[in-house]
Amino acid sequence: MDASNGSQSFGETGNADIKCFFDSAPPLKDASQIKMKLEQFIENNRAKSENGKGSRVVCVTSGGTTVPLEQRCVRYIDNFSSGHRGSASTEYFLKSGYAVVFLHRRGTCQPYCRSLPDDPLLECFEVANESNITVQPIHEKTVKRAIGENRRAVMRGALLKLPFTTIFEYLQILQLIALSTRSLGSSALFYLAAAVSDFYVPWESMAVHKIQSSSGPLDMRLAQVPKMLSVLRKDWAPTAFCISFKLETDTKILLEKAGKALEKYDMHMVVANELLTRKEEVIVVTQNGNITVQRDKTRTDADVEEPLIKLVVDRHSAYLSSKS
Ligand code: 9Z3
Repeated sequence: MDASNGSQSFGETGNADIKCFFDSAPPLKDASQIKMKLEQFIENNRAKSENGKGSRVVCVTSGGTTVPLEQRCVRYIDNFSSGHRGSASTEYFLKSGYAVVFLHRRGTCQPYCRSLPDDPLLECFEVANESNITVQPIHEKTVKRAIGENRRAVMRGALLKLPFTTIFEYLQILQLIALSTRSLGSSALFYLAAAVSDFYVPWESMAVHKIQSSSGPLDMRLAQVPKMLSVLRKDWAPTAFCISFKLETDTKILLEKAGKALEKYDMHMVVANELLTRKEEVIVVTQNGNITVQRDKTRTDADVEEPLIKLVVDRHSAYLSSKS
């Protein structure tokens, strides 16, 4: 299948909105390089086997997509997502033996860097004299852990980082990843934690140059971003295990919307989270009922992603067993 042409990959769903989105999106820069990296990464990990889990590959999406308002973009619509969920989850997937394709928003939180200060280079190091740079003792443990763990993951070829900024880049790269994981069958997992824009300005109706404020108040109509979850599930990676996220600020509608997403997009799990409590608790919605997952409150450094990824890995294992 030609992954460079979105229009060839909607066979079963035949969704006109999705075809239109891909046909009119600006071409992805470095598409052939991304494809090459993906092919190599998948092939290398397919050959490995460690505790029977070596060939499992997860695509973790992380951070928020932007919506450009001008083709020569000066302004864009953004969202709050820090990438904490995606980067923390990546660490726990790596620890569980998975290889991870980390599709992340440029500049957001990276695996193993969550506990470093905002400006690690300037804050963690000190210059004793011109030829002697040392790590400040207070940051030594965190810096060593970050560098060591990241190096281990990269050395064993288990971490591929692919950055995106816009909604166009995100969906085009997600498609490339999905198509390249097809050869892994049910060993592939999609963990879609990125906050994906619901609305966008179609490329052909977007102003080319910077919108002028002298023209007065701005009226702008945003089109709906077509939901890619069904095409991912049905056409791009039909045998992969798929987990999407549902974020709401109103708890009253959260579970209902997560349940609907589970049915409508035929997800294996939907992780429901509320904006203010998302680091404390999530509710995992499945066909067999809901499971509340909380972080271990007896430990200040405990993440909710630790028990969450354990649950996901267990369910993925059960899925694999059911398929074999
Ligand atoms: C989430 O719900 C993530 O858990 C958060 C993580 C974005 C809340 P942070 O990056 O936050 O740690 O600051 N992500 C998915 C939200 C989303 O856009 N879902 C789409 C939808 O509901 C489907 S994939 O339609």
